[in-house]
Amino acid sequence: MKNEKKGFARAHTNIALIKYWGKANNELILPANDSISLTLDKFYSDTYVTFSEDLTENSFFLNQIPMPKKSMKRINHLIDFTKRQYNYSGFAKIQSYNHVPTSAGLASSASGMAALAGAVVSALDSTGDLTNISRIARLGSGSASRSIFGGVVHWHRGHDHESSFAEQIVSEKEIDLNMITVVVDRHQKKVKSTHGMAQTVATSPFYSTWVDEANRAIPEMITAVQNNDFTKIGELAEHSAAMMHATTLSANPAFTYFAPETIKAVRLVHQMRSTGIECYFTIDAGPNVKVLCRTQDITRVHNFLAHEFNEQQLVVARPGSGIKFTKN
Ligand code: 2P0
Repeated sequence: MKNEKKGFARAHTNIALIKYWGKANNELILPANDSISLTLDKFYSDTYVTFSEDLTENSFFLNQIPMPKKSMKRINHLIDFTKRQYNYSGFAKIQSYNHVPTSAGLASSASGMAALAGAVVSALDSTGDLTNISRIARLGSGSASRSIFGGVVHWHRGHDHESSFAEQIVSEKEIDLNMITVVVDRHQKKVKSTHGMAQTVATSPFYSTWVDEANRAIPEMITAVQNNDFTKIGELAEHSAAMMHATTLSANPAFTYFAPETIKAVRLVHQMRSTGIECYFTIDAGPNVKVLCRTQDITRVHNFLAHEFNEQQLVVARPGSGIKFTKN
């Protein structure tokens, strides 16, 4: 094939400690507030890109299944943007493999779009500037901008494409922070986060307070992370998640991501704390509860949760690394 260019990238999922919830700009995916996340080990996406001037359109295969054209909007936007940046005119064939089991209750869009951005940029530019890849990943999915880096990561909301990108606060080796996901319900009907946040921005009278509080928590969380202050990290993360979910109940019409078992898991976290096992919860745009704990407490937290939930419902993850351009 003519003028073929190949790229590969592996990116891990992340979980937000200070949540991203709502956009200031839908086209560029500029968030209303800064966010901070922990990149996770174990769960990742591998993406292979081949650009060629012989191709006439982009195609995307997820776990070998072709993506329907109507679902390609953001992927095409991300690719077109990058092609313009590197002055390239061909099209791309993309093969992406998610190693994020649905049973883990974790979203794969962050790792998937981060790996896509990394593979596309590495195909067109061998130097692969990570800040630029973070900006491009953002065009695929907001949370993907954070999956470019390992450890704990800060996404600056910015005010245009250039100024909205993520950067590392501390590496995966410097932070003692782990996450046990309690998969409470795999079947609940979902309000997609893109729609959920749009409805909240448009209708919640609490929304501007959410933005102010989230941005106010950012410097506090950065200091807590730099000091490896687990208690402060946990308290801030739990409060951020609770406030985010309060905005959905104040939307009109109101909605919630909580299921009955969500509350049960939250209560177990409170019970553990009252018996001296220090752990905190966070919850995303779904019913599963993610429990944050120190390495020394993983077994105790896991065993406590195992009284009420079965082994298959509990998934342990540790801090993960940033994007890689080779498989090893
Ligand atoms: C987060 N979530 O900070 C928040 C918390 C869900 C709850 O980022 O519309 O898939 O593609 O930018 O990134 C999920 O939202 O949304 C998300 P888009 P995305 O992790």
